[in-house]
Amino acid sequence: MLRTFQTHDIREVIELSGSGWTFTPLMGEHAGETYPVVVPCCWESLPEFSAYRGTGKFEREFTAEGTVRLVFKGVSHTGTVYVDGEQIGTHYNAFTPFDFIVKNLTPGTHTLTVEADNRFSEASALHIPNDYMTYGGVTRGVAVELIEDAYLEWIHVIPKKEGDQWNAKVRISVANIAEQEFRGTLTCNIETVASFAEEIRIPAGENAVIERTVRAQQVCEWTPMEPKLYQVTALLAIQSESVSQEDDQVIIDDLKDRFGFREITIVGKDILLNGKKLRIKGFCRHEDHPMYGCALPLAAMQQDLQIMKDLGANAVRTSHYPNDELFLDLCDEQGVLVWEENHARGLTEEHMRNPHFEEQAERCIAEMITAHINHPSIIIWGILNECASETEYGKSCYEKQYALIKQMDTSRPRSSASCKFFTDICLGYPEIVSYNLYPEWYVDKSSAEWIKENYDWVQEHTEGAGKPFLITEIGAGAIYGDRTPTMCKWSEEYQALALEHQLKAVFAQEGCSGVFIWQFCDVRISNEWFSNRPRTMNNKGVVDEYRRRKLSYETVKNIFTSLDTYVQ
Ligand code: ADA
Repeated sequence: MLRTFQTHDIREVIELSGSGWTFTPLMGEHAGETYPVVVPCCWESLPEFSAYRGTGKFEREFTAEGTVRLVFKGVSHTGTVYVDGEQIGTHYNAFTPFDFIVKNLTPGTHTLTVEADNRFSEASALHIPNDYMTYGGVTRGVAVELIEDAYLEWIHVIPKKEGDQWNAKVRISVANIAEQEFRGTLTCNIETVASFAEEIRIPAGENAVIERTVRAQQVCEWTPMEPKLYQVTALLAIQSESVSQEDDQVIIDDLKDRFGFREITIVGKDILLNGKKLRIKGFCRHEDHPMYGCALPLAAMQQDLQIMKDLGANAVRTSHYPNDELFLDLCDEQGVLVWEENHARGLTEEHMRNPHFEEQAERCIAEMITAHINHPSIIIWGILNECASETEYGKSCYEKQYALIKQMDTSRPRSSASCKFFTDICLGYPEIVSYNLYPEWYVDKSSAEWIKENYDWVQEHTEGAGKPFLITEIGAGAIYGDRTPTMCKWSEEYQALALEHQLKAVFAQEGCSGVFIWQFCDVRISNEWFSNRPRTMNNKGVVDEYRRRKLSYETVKNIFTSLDTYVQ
């Protein structure tokens, strides 16, 4: 399953997720041994490979012919794809989707091989030993699609309200991979509100983006409480060649997606959703699970969302990388707000000077926005969590990445979670200023004091003054089951008390639009990174890795459920 809904009725899609795959490590003591696996799969889920860093191949057969599009929603860290032993292409970064076209497949059964590599190296500027685990495998969904030589790549729909009138800017990308010009008709329909058709001609081997702004009638807005989704359908047709059907069109491809009529605007220090001031009550969430690694099945994603909603949360931050689109579909359907960010955590200036960094980080942004722009749940694009935003070189990178987001999508505010206290020089670029603060954990100051100190510095000394202020991380560690009346750090009691102080201080801070607690659940960290983390885990979850509640669960629930999503 790649999405929670069907994206094609006409294009034949063969889902390759599921059973029928084998995994073969290509290095180490088990090299060459073959294991039956279900994809999506992290090889760390196999006991023999729980700490394996190396390469491994995933293989299965599929039946198709002609021109196919191989779709991968995520391969970690790097995926190299072969069909019948011939290399088709390679993709770096576990957290963004990619696809390859294969032409002239002979009728019958073919072998798909995906070689995954989860090693760290100079070639990898984003996947580095870190305070989260990066796994190895085909970690998200896979499909093969049978296409013609002209096909629909993507549909983007950007809703905009002008007065009481909702409009939608529709952009549709059509690819012509034939050796002759494509002539045909593109039709677009937004269910119940608008449709249009256009004759198109695309030169051989080129893409075309058709753009049209349509007025929408009788719109039902997308809100956290009533997350109304609209289906948009594009059809690609050519003139029928048979004499008897001379005026008939033959539909050769289709593509469906979903979006919502909602608008995010900034007014002074407020973040507005459809004109109403938001209070963000969220969690930072890693894609991590003791059974599945980062390859959580849909039910596990649904369970995480269910728990967050039970806690009274209305938002989730995809720390620190683009998430599986299945999860974003659930957020769209359930009205959960999302801060989605490109893949980066804690990169120093030295890391950012890696010759591959800028290209890899900017490509991650481009792939993230191209794939996820329609999700109404995504209200903020984030970049570069706790990277070198206090340095001139870092600033040049932040500037380019913020500019790239703006070039691709002007409908959402931008931000970056900073930990550069009193030294950040990049607060002039984003629409929202965000900080990760850990009073009563890393910083031995009261929550109110530490939050105010950072807020005041931003207002008095930076270009971030007057902008919305978000706390993108706050929390404390607790080992599940560590219970003691002494209130010492790492006990569940201490975490509950710290979070109570922190959240009360956040919501009392003037100019602050809300919070993402660090973090939803305990997660594995990479063995190479932080040997002094208890259990080689990041233990700041409000639930542990098995989603068992800690004492702080009730503390957070009491505070979050007492507060509305909209500020009156
Ligand atoms: C940072 C970082 C998080 C996590 C957190 C912690 O704020 O952004 O990824 O490492 O610290 O637990 O210390």
